[in-house]
Amino acid sequence: MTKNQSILNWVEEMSILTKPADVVWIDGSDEQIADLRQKAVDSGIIKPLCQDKLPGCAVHRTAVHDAARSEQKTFICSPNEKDVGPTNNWCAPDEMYDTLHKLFDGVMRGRTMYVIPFSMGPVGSKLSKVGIKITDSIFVVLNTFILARCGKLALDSLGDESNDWVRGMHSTGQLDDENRYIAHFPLDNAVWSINSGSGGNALLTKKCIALRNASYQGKSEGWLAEHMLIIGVERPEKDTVYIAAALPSHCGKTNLAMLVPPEGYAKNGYKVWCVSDDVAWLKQGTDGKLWAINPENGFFGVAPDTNNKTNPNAISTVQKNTIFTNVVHNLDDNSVWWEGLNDDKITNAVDWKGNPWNSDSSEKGAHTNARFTAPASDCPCISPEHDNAEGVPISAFIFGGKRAKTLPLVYQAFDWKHGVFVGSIVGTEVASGLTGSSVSVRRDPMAMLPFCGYNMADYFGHWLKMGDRLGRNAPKVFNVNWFRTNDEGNFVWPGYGENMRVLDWIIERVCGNKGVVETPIGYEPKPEDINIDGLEDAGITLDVIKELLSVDKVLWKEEVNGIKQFYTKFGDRLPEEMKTQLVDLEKRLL
Ligand code: OXD
Ligand code: MN
Repeated sequence: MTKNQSILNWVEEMSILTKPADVVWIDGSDEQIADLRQKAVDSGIIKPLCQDKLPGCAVHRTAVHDAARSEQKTFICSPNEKDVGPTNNWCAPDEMYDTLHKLFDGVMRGRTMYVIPFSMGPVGSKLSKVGIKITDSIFVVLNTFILARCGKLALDSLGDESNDWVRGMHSTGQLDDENRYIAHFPLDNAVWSINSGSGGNALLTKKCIALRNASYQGKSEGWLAEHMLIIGVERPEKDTVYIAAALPSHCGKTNLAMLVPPEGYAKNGYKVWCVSDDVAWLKQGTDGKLWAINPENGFFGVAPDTNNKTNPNAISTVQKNTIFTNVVHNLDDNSVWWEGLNDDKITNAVDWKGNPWNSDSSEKGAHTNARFTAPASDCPCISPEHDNAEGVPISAFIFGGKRAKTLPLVYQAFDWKHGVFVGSIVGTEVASGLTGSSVSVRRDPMAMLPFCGYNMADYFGHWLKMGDRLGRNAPKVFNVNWFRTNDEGNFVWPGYGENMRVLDWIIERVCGNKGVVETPIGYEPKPEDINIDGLEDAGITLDVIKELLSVDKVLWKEEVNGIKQFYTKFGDRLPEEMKTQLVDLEKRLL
């Protein structure tokens, strides 16, 4: 399939190490994937669902102890520990390669070694990267085929001479958690993963390559690899505005990526197009603007709580060509179910652990991290620009977290530097304490904490540099919080499609159309500038908007202490500018 000697040599080297029974190159043809799918069915790895109702869909279960990302087993192996920073696990590259070579030695005996050429991003785009992933898991092959652009076309776009390609090495090994490693070698543009067969640990193109390794490459080459969705908001007789947004896991990112505007907006011709649900690669174009592509080609979404209200586009997407993992398998009609899908009574099913299950069972039927893997092309709101090699021009960045009281519904950073600060303090409230009775803030800067392939302090520095480079073309920066609660602990803002109203204000700001109220934390909307037409039934009045926008100085002083504590981790590596921003915020709160 290729004459590229660097690729042929590496594949040969990996084959000598792992000693597979045979080697199969994935060419990208539908026939080959259909054969592999059949093989996966025959060996029980996937079970086809009712093909009348869910054509091309199948269900899979991981091992019970292998159902989510293993952050403790994830390492960044750069030569110098300080370059990896306090928020990543570090191991010296030689030591890790030594450990891995022992574990990979002969690991594929009796198994097939699959070689998957892939392009992250539209094939041939200047923003895209080509790589080779080796795996002994047919499940990984089937998922990768959906999530990335795979096969000969990737090799052809690389050519026969280039050595600039990503190496991804994976084996399910014995699924032994003790010896599980997800090891990144950013300097070698490589990632090695063993003893996991699930999600972000094993589908290397996703978190490992598109974020951890790419973020390092981005820093070295002057671009950004971000844990961001990308949407295009189409408005009547105006240009579509593209926005990239970073929300930590479980903050409704996939829902925002596929938002359906409420009736009033839809009637007026507003549409939201999804360019990406999870990752954005962004680079300055020759016009000075920041252009973004989605390096992926499909969605690996969290199933629980996805339903016709929270995300009708995702529900529509997963009606065909989808692999469901760790959901409930309903044996009555050979379909799938998960908590938060609907109120159906399930009488005869198998849960994610493989045990008999029904709606009266005391345990959850689907894992909280149950997933769907679905092609982007099946999404009703997929952007016509999804495959555009040039990408889309980004006008705004949105950060967001989950905070009951501190953060207002929306605010805008004063400028780029302040925006970097706003991104750096993103956090989500999580239950803590032995009984889960108290609440603490899990800081997750730019939602990148588990995905940054180098020292986060340097990452803030890189963002600051990008701002210098972009100058007046830098996107405007905003922060949202859909999760303010009232005294009874209920969410106040209706969220989901209604978030369009906040996007609307953001777009008006980007276009320079609306005034602001200056607060100590940033610019806020004038309350009457948030469109609440049609929200009466949801109890949203102007007074409620005022409450949602209120900034409690006492809480913000506590917030400053929390940020100080978080920043201390980075010692003197933290850019001066970040310290200045924090001091300035403290002064504005006096
Ligand atoms: C994901 C995550 O899997 O962010 O997308 O955890
Ligand atoms: Mn994600």
